[in-house]
This record gives sequence, structure tokens and C-alpha cells, in this order.
Amino acid sequence: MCSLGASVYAEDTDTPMPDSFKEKTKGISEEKLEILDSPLPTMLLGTMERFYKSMEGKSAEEIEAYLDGMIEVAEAGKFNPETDMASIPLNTEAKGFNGWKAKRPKSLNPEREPGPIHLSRYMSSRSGGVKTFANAPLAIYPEDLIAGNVDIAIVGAPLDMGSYYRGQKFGPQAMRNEYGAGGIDMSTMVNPSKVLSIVDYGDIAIDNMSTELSVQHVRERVREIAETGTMPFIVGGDHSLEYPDIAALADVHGKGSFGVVHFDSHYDAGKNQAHWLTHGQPVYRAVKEGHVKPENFIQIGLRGPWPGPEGFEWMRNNGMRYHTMAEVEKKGWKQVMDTALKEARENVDKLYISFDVDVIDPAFIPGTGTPVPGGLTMREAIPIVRGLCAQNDIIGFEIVELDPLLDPTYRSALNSNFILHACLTGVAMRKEGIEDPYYLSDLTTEHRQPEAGEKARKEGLREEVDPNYAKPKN
Ligand SMILES: [Mn+2]
Repeated sequence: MCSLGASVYAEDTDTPMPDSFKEKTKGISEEKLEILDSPLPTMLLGTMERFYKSMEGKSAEEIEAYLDGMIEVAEAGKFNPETDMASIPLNTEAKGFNGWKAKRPKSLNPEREPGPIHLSRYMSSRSGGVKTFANAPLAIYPEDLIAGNVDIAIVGAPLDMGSYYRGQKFGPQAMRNEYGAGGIDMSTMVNPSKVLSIVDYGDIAIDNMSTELSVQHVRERVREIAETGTMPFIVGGDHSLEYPDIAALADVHGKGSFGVVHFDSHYDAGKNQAHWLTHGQPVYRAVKEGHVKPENFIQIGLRGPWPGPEGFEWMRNNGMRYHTMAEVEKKGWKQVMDTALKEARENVDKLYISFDVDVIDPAFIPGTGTPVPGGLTMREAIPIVRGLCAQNDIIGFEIVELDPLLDPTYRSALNSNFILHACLTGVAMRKEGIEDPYYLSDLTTEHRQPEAGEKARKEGLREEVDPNYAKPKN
């Protein structure tokens, strides 16, 4: 997601100061004139050219007053040790300071064999029971993952303090309540629910008063899953999660040992803000701390106003790949998808996928805090996610920024489930030996008529017409 504000406006260092302006500001101190090098003049007037133009009719005194006004704004935005230093300090004396993440001792529970637990009395996964991700059984501890030889643990992370637009904490429950994450995929006729051992690993505890306090626990829990050899699939929650998720996988697989494909309409590499982590900054932090190398990081779906030129230059300078919707406009989706699939395999074998649902056009997923029009369709997103997960050694996947409060229909949660399902299908294809990202089932993509029908007629496989079909037989 994004952080609008000063960073949208590039500092303009190219526009020369007009002589008339120099002449009028002769008597003004160098110190005061330094404010012209800040983003403020362009924030206020758009460009430096416009700024100087607006100063043309002003007297020297009026210009000085204008500079003073800008200096006042710059000062007001700065840290003030008298009022800001831990202005609301945490109460470390509170008995329940860490109560939100205190574990329930196993001695409080009846003994049981470790392994996944089914939560329904019915055989059909659609009937009764308790709602889980992809109708999967539940696992609680790493022992359950090991005993069940679990391939994928889907875990909720209901954190939304990293965003101005709250409500992403309801993402996990909305996706559990909606169908689409389990069952057969018609494009490939691969059924991840049957090929893989998938569990719902519950939700990670979050202190929804503080992203800062929560992310360390998220990192510990994601690491705990990965350490058992199970792939963590994290359901957010806001995009701040990308930082602890990537850091946890770096803890287990090694720093810089894997690539990341980041689907998003925003590049999320903001930096130097008052909060070290928000949903607009996880990429910068993950790269800056060395958890992932920028040359192994691919951005897909960027559009809208953020980042500006300096963000793209930062990505170029650091070896990062990006595929914007502007590129899709220029080359078509097929070519962009082919390139991205190839690049994902260039430097590394292991891959993590970070999927911000706002990469999808708001026509399909309106339930997100920072929607941007002109996004991917579901018909474009499903094949690329499925393909990436089939051709690469996936070490984890996250889907973030679903905010069901912003969509009174079922559509946003449903489509989010189908994105999750696309990756589950890809992982299942790979387990079945299908690593071709473009693989499609012959059965579902070719009707093979008239040969198929003729052959069946000869073999006696065709339906006989029966006018009494629905009549009781006695
Ligand atoms: Mn994002």
C-alpha cells in the first residue's frame, strides 16, 4: 500500500533560480533559503517553476514571510523531545503485559496424539463443523505438523495497525467463511486438497494496539512452521506482515537464499518514516536488513501515483525488477507474465510470494483499503500465481490487505480464496511432477468431438435415452 505525502513530490533540483528572485532575496540569510531545497515548495505549488512564477509579483519582505511560513511547517513536522519522547510510554509494570501472546499450557488440555484434527462430525467437508481455511483440518502445535507430515499450514495473522484503513484483521475469518480455497482446479484437474496435506494452523496472536509489539511474535510463529519443513501460508492482515514473514523465512532458509515476487499496486518500499514499519515500508526494510537481495525481488502490478520517479530509480539502481500496469499497457499481459515467470527462476531456486489483493482490479476485489483502478483481472492473476507455484520451490506465501468491512458482498473474500487456491494448486502440480507453469488439462480444454463421442458409442459408453428416467420404478 502506500504512503502519500511528501514522498509523492520529487525534489526539483533542475530548475534554475531566476535572476529576479536572486536579486530580491539578496538580503535573506542562506539558512532561510535552504528551505527551497526541501520538498515543501513543490508540495505547495507543484513544481519549482510554478513556485518562482508565484514569487514574481511579491516584494522581498513578502518572499521572506513566505519562506518563514515554510520553515514553520518544516519545524512543526519534526520530532520534539519535550512532547514526543515516549509521550505514551508502555506500562511495563502491567501484570498482563505479554498476556496477549502467553501460551496455554498443554497440562490444561486433555492428552491426545499429535496430528491434524478434523472439526466436523460429517464426512462432507461442506457440512457442519467449524469453518477453517480450505475446509482443512486444524493443527495447533509444531508436533501436529510433523506427525501429520503437513505440506502447508495456512495461518491467520489479523494485524491491521500498519494501515490508515483498518479492517484487514477480519481477513482470516472472512476467508474461512467463504468457499474457493479448496477442491479441484478445472484448468489443470489437480486437486490440492487431495494431493497435499493442508491444515488450518489457527491465528497468530496479535496485539492490535501495536504493530511494533506484534511483528516479533509473527516472526517467531512463521519460523516455527518453516522449521518443521511445512510451508507457511499467511493470511493477513495488512502488508506490514511481509517484513516479519520474510525475516522468519530468512531465519530458517538463510538470508538472501530466496527470491520474492511481490504482487501489489504499490511498491511498499517507503522509508525513513516516523514508524519503522507500516504497510507501506516492508519491502525497504526486508531488503535493507539483507533478508532478501534486491536482485531477487520482483514487483508486479504497480500503478497509480506511488512511487514517483525516485522510487523507480531506487529499484533500478538496486537491481530490482518491476512490471507495472503501464508495461502491461505497452506489451500486453502475456509478454509480461512470460518475462516474470522466467525472471523468478534466474538467480534462486526458492521463492516466496507476497500477494497484496489490491493488485487485483477493484472491480473484482473492492474490499481493500487502498484500491487502485486498472489492475489485474482474476483471469490474469490465477494463471501466473498457479504457474509460479508450480515451477518454483515455494517456501511460503502470503495474501494480505483483504478488508471485508469495505465490501458488503462475498466477492472480495471469495476471490482472495481463489488466489490462495491458485498457489495451492501449483504446489500440488509440482508434487505430482508437473512443473510446466503453462500446463493445462487436455480433458477440460479440448472436447475432442466427434471422435470422442464416436469412440464411446462403439464401446457402449453413451447414455441411452429413457423417457421414464424420473418416474418411480414401482
Ligand atoms: Mn501492499
